[in-house]
Amino acid sequence: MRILIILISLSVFLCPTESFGEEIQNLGFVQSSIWYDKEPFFAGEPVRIYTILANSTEYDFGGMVAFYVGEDKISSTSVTLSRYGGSQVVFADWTPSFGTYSITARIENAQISKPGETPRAITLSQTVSAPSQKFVDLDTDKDKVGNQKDSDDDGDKIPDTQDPAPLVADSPVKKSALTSPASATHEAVQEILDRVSEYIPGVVSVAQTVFGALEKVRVAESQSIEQAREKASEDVAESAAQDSETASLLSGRSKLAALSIAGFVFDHKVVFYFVFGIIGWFVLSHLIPFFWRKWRGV
Ligand SMILES: [Ca+2]
Ligand SMILES: [Ca+2]
Repeated sequence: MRILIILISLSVFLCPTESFGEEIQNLGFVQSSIWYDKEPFFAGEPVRIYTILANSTEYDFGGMVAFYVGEDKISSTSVTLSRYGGSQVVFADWTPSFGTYSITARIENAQISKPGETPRAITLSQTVSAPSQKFVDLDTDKDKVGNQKDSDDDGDKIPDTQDPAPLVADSPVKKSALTSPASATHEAVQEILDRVSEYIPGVVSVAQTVFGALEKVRVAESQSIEQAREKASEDVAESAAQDSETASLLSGRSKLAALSIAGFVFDHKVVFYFVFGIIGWFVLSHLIPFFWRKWRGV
């Protein structure tokens, strides 16, 4: 028996670029097994996933094509391919959350037949497409630049490195930070640092370095906590949809609450440094007497 060949991919996408001065993606020769109606796409945005099958054998083909995200089947579509050149484009709609995914299309329940014959089940040499590996980022300000590449995540013209609330464009804390009294406090602190630097420049340099490092940590952690919080929120919604009161749901809610509190602290500069100061004071107030007693030999 001749081997049935189902081509899941063809060759290379040809993008028309010159004739009309406009570049259009995803039109022309197929470049890969799996493609999308737009790229990049971001968490929370619906995206359509495509694949194509072709049959160059002497058999008519019937079966199902399913799309999988990881090991989760998200769709299943009936496919029929006539012999000697039949083809069919198959698609599924998917709304991803933040994360990294492997997307595949798989042929299931494959059957072939010649004209007048009863279809019979067969095993194909290739039933799974080449996987499409996708990292799906958040795009807080919807400017089509993911947060990991965006230097201003909330699109308020304040760079993330200087933004007191980098993921909240209209944060009240941000507004107060940009006016008085926080900005006045910042100016006063800077003035003190400038004066001290005239006498002990080394100390000021160290203080500024430490503050800069802390600020970088705060901004980076604020973003990763927000991403984790969104993921936890989706997990809780999913658990709630499946069962109302399971252990995983309660655990998910506890995690979500903890991440929300942590997110609030890291996302708001004033709160972050207040908490940091309290912890620092607590640690130092215990460490200094300890070392003092050690030094005195008490
Ligand atoms: Ca963005
Ligand atoms: Ca910003």
